[in-house]
Amino acid sequence: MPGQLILKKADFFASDAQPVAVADRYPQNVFAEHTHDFCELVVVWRGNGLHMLNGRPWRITCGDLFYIRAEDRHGYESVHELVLHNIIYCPERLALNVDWADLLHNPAMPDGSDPRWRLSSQGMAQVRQIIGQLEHESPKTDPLSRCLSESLFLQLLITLRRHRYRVADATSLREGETLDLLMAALGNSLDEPFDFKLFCHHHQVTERQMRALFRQQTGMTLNQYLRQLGICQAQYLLRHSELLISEIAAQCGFEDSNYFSVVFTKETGVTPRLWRQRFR
Ligand code: RM4
Ligand code: NI
Repeated sequence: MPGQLILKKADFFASDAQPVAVADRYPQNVFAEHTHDFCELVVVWRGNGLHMLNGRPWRITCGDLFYIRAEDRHGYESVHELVLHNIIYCPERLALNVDWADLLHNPAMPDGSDPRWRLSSQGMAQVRQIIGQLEHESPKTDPLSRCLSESLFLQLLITLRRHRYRVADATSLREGETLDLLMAALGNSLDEPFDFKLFCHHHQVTERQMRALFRQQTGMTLNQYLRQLGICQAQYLLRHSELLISEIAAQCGFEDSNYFSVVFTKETGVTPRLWRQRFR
């Protein structure tokens, strides 16, 4: 039965005492859905893929950040040059007198709520450094190194707090972080239709530059990404709503519902109707 896979601490940590470890996924390959007896932070550096999280698909790409609790069920599909870091940790092994629960607090994700966080480019640069140090320190077992690892982990969590934002709230971003703004606008594009020309005009970049930058950082074209976001949303609605397939197509940015079915089938391997039936 799928969903039975539980990853164990003993297979991923060097000792019974190690609180934090860095697992680089260069690349993150397709990985079956699983839960854990430890928790993890996922920072996506490059490429793209489909992140299934508690039964819901999310298109992920550079700058995405997830706080995964032990009991969350997740896995990776349709990956394309996906590169990420997993910071895995055991809350009960953290010894510093810090309010970890608060720093790691990621409001529980009742079905349908949005688990996505984004990291600004500036945040990514800082986080990359800390993870580099942590990677070096966390395998060591002497008391000083353990303490240092924990403080690096603390630093990481605080830095994430400072630089993370919700796609729905990109107002905290500074002007100049155009790719961040673009990603946020795309992430919201199902609520507010996205006008690329206007976006470029507004931020004084050429469409060509912007498309090239996007492609270089994410490993896909802008249109591919938009289409995939639409398909993700459709997968969700097919499963959790009673809307007609034509209504779903329209809501997910497809004017023509036949074309929607063709793209959906190509991306997921099954027709929208069959996809829906799977869950009934
Ligand atoms: C896997 C995958 C999983 C993670 C383990 C540690 O490659 O990234 O999500 O739990 O590594
Ligand atoms: Ni995992």
